Amino acid sequence: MLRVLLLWLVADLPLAKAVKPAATLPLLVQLEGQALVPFYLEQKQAGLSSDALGQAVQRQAKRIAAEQDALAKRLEADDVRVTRRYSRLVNALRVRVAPERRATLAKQTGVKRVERLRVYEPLTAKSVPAIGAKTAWGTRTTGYDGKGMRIAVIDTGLDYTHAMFGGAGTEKAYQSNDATKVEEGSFPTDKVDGWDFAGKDYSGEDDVPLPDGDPLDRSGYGHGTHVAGIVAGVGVTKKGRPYDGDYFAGLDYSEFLLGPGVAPKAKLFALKIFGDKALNSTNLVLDALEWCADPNADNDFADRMDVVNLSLGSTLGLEEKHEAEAEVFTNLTRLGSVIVSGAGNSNNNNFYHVAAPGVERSVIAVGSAKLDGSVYRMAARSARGPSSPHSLLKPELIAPGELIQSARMGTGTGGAWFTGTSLAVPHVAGVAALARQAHPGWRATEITALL
Ligand SMILES: [Ca+2]
Ligand SMILES: [Ca+2]
Ligand SMILES: [Ca+2]
Repeated sequence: MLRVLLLWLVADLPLAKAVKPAATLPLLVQLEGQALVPFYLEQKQAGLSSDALGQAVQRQAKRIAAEQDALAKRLEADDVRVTRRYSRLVNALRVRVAPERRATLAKQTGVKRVERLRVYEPLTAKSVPAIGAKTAWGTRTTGYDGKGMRIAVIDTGLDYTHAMFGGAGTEKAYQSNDATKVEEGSFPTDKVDGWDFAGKDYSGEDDVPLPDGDPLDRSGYGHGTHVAGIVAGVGVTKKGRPYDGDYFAGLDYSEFLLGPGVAPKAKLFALKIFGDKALNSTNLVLDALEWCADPNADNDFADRMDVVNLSLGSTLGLEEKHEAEAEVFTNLTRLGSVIVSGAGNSNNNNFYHVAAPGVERSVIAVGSAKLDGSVYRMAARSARGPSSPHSLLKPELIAPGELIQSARMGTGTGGAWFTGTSLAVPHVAGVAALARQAHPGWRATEITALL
């Protein structure tokens, strides 16, 4: 409890000059009705034809909307502000309410549970990755390079003007791009799509997000850009151009200014959940995860993400249960998305393990504290596991450093070596994309087991 209070104080500091909303708490109110994704999976299991399945899902969507309308109406009459609705991975409303009202909220008819939204910050733990991605690329004709895979990077945004992502590759292109709006033809690009859930001035969980649709990274040191480059950057040639050739085991790294990421042919989806300026906290992870299940929001989940990268850690609210949030992760995993996340940061090395056991089962939690150990162990285990002819991770390790360097936001073609950033998560996410490409029919848990 003390810790919660202390963190509350800390979280409040940067908000001093912002317009402070009334002392209300952001809460997640989960409703009784089944969310769309578990409903869809259950009906699919029952053997419904794809037409009937689609119609059944649309009917369920209407039921959820009606249920949410009714509850929202009652809540708002009672001075509870509804700020967001979720229906796919969890049937829930995000609300703001005076803290003392929380208990009565939970007793409302139709409410399953009420809980705090978990708050996240970018991971900053040290790491030295060493994996066999280059081997997985294989030969020119047989390898895996991420082609056709869709990878979400839930982070500070992404500098898609950088050559690492097929952009113009000039500082001017970055500077002249207004990050608060999408100029015609500027976004999405062939390589990068996405959304800005936070907007320019979002300052954390006590602030109101103003989404703007352009996830261009303006976050101080470019956390999301760096992470995304490791996951799926195309590589920058010595001439400062995006590399557009094949990826294979014998690729000559000396021909690159910036070596490619782990799954360089994958498509990236930059889901920006932090404000532009400072690296504050965020509680918009759920918004981004809902998007991952159904990017075009038509309640057809064929466009769900293959891999979700969360290089984030949680610092606040560990004393609370996060069962609804655990369901979100579980449902997205059951839908087929492989979720790769950090296991903690300097404030909390027990992220997930303390508060959300359900999450632990569905998310690949890459430990940052014991990073070297876990990554090497992973490689060693796969070396002993010759079970599959398509075995992706062979014992040959890439020299640490070869892939640690990644794109530096705002430089056009430049790189940065971020030894202070956790790089294991995007590496594992990239490998997960290669594994998904190799085994498109597998469940996310099977991909996780392979890794
Ligand atoms: Ca923006
Ligand atoms: Ca723009
Ligand atoms: Ca869809």
